[in-house]
Amino acid sequence: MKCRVCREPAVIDIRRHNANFCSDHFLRLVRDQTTKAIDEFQMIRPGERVLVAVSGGKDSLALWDVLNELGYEADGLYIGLGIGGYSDRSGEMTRAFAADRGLTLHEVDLRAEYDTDVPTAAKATRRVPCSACGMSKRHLFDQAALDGGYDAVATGHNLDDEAAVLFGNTLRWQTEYLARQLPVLPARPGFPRKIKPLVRLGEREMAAYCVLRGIDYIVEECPMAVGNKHLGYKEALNAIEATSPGSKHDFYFGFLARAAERFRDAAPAALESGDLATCERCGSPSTSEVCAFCRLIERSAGHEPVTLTRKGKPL
Ligand code: Q46
Ligand code: ZN
Ligand code: ZN
Repeated sequence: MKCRVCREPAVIDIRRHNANFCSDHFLRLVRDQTTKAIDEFQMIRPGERVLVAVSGGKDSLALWDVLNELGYEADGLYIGLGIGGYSDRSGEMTRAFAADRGLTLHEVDLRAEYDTDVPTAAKATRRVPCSACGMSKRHLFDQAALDGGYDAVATGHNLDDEAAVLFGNTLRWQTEYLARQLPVLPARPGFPRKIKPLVRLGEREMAAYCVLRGIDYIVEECPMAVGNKHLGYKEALNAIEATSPGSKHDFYFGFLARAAERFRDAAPAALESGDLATCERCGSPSTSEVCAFCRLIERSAGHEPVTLTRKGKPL
């Protein structure tokens, strides 16, 4: 197996490119594909500051690393979700990554600052944990970006993630989600721009990037992801990709090129026009007097913390 570029021994094969790469040329490919996505979708303009949503996982740490390698001014934000030992370990890995590289890491801790956490808030409000968690993360990232004067929030969603979400949204024809499933969501009043610079790279490539760059990331899955439908969609797409390499890429980029525009009118009108009320608690844009995040906090702060266990042992 030889590198397509230099003919030296290769360390990875990428079937959808029908090519193998040595370590140096693979790292270059990751940087080039990230640059290509940033340019193609006009994600970051010269001189802008980016806030990277870091979780301690491979994608977000790799994204933060690549953006810095490419010379962008990118700081990190880690949110302590209070998901047992999983959150403790992912926080430690994120802090170690930032400290080793002298990068600026901001932190928000749900328990310390809002007297709740994801498992407790999910139970108190009878929400699916991932829905309470996702909504909280979006709110806190938006707020931190606006408070810190950042131009964009970057997340580590890769091609596998985006193809799986698209698959789920298409299965149910959730047109309002399809309307907003784009690699860039422009800034609107009260919301920073959202960007996904890794959409041209797959999950396996991000893991390889971390290994080759010596990035220590949390390998375990979030214990609350059990039953998450996206894991099933990923498996289904992996089976298709195995027999037909390039399918995920064609599915996602074909949607962007030929279908996304057709769903534009399905986006919630208030979100598109920025015609929203202001939350009377936190001041962020909201469709009601009190925003969903503040309502979640109100209903769960001070509740008896939920301890996550598996087979009787704390997680
Ligand atoms: S952290 Fe949160 Fe994820 Fe865990 S609870 Fe679900 S959304 S799975 S990215
Ligand atoms: Zn090479
Ligand atoms: Zn609020």
